[in-house]
This record gives sequence, structure tokens and C-alpha cells, in this order.
Amino acid sequence: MKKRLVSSILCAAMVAATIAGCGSAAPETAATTAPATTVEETETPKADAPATDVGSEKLVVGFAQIGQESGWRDAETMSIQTYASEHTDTVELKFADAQQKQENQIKAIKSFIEQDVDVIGLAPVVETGWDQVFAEAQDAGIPIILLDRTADVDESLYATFIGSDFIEEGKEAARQMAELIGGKGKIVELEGTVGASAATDRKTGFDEEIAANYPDIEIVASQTGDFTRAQGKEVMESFLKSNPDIVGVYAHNDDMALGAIEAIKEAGLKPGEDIVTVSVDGVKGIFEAMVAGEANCTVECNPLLGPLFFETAAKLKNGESVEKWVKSVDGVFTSDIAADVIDSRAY
Ligand code: GZL
Repeated sequence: MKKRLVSSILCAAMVAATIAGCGSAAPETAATTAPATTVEETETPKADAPATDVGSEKLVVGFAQIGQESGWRDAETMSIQTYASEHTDTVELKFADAQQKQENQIKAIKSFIEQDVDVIGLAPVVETGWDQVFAEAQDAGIPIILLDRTADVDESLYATFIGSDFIEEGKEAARQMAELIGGKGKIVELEGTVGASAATDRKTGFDEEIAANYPDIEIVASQTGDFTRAQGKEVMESFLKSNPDIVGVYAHNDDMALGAIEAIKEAGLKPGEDIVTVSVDGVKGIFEAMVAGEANCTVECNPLLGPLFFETAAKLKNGESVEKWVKSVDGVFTSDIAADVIDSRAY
């Protein structure tokens, strides 16, 4: 607790300092090991250091990433690690890749607590199962930032959620789908990871919008593809076998849509024409498919959250209050403008 108190005092002087991180992205942790720590350890500031002394005080952040399931996830990881590696003087990043397993994320959080980091960041792979370890972090005086996915815990157990409005993304996708198919026809839905807030809420938003406003559109099948391209393709193959007359596919992320496009082509049909696609994320691959006439719409979900993440972590270390939800601003992109914007896309 003493270190935390000192950090809080010292951090008052950090407001002017640029927040930076040291790129110490640990190699991918194996599925069963505890998270790798960085090579460099910070010195605990001397308890009697004057409040104005910035010294070698660093913002020490532990981030428990889900894994590498999609191009979007890779873009987010790059954003976090690049920001840290470009600011090696005042921030130390301890990074763990949980290989999409909640138990590895929990292990990583416990390790960050043992190492007494200043702030813990987490993209919760699923919404439930976090109460115990979040309470341990709270008892240790370490605030938690939720990045890009929410957790189903009491709000007092985390400092803030930085991410998009997934329900609104789902509603926008429904409006785009309705426009593409003229408000009628049979469609299928490729869901994200079971239990993930991004999947649950994108489904809620889409299905409710369709039910409320488009009575002539029928969702004839809906199944998880776990946010991966391979599983998106596999599920779409089965959809096509049992539903030969579908006119559209809604995928909770672009990677699954790209897998579905492969399946549609292998079934001898034209993606983007015989079966239209609407998905979420805005990764480069879906823009390339739209330019090729094989995809129709992507609802953007910004993964470039690194700078905002570190900025928010610094505010927490400075003892500043932050909004409970720092909402990302996202756009919508359709195939008619894809060629004009593809070169300006940052991920
Ligand atoms: C959204 C994020 C989702 C992306 C997927 O914030 O959690 O996880 O939409 C990724 O591509 O796998």
C-alpha cells in the first residue's frame, strides 16, 4: 500500500510527462504457462521522494490479451504494443496472450497483482467468471481497465470500459442488411465467441431490430463461428447445405464473413450478389472483398485503442476519475465507397 501511496503522490508530477511504454512484449505464452514478465523491472520509488520528483517512476501496466483469433485482435495488440514500444521511458508493459482461455487470463491477472503493477488491462474473453480475481485486484489497490469487451461484474470492480456499443453495431448491421435485400428474404447469422459481450450484444441488437422493423426477413439459422475465419467457413458450409435459398449472411466479425465468402464461392454461388454479406470490424480484408464485389458492408469497430488505454491508465495512476464507459466512435462502410477509402484504412 505504501508503494501505491507513493506512486499516487509522485504521479501528480506525471501529468505533464508524456505517457510512454517500454516495448517488452513477452513472447506468446504457451497455453498453460503463467504470463511471461518483461525483462526490465522498475525500481520502487524511495518512500521519501519529494512529490515533484518524477525520477524513474514508471507507469507499470499489465495487459491480459485474449489471443490472436482475428485480424481485429491482432490490430488491437499491435496498437497496444506499438504505443508501449514507442514510449520506453515512462511506461512498462507486461503483456500476456491467453490463447483465448479465460483461465490463462485469470492467471495473468493474478501474476500482475503479485508484481504489484499500477494498472491492469483486460479484454475479457467471456462476460462471466471474473468476480473473484477482480476483487483480489481491488484488495491490492490495482484498478482494472476493460478493453473492447465488458465483464458481468459489479461496476465497483473495474475502473472503466473502453470500447464500442455492440448493441448499436448490431442494429446498424440489421438496417444495412434490410437495405441490401429489399426488406425481405431468408438470412443466416454467424455468431462470435459464446459468452463474449461483443457476440451477445451484436446478436441482441441485430435480432431485435429485425424482429421490430422487418417482418419479411427471416433469420433461418444462427450459430457460433467463435470469431474465427476457419469456423466461419465451416458453419457457413453447413448453413448452405440446409438452407439453399438464403439471400444474406450477417457475421459478428469480418473474419467469419471472409470464411463465409469462401464457402459461398465453393458452393458455386456469387458472394456479394447471390448472397450479400454484412459484418462488423472494418479490417482490411473485408475492404478488399468489397472492392472485389464479394462483400457488401462492414460496421466499423475501432481496435486502435492503445493510446487511449495508456492515457486512461495514467489518469488512474494520477488518481483522476474516468468515465465508466469510454465509448469508441465507429463508422459504416459499404461496397460503393470501399475503393475510395481502402488505402486510408489504418488496420
Ligand atoms: C470487439 C472485439 C471482437 C471483434 C472480433 O470489441 O471484442 O473480438 O469484433 C474480435 O474480431 O475477435
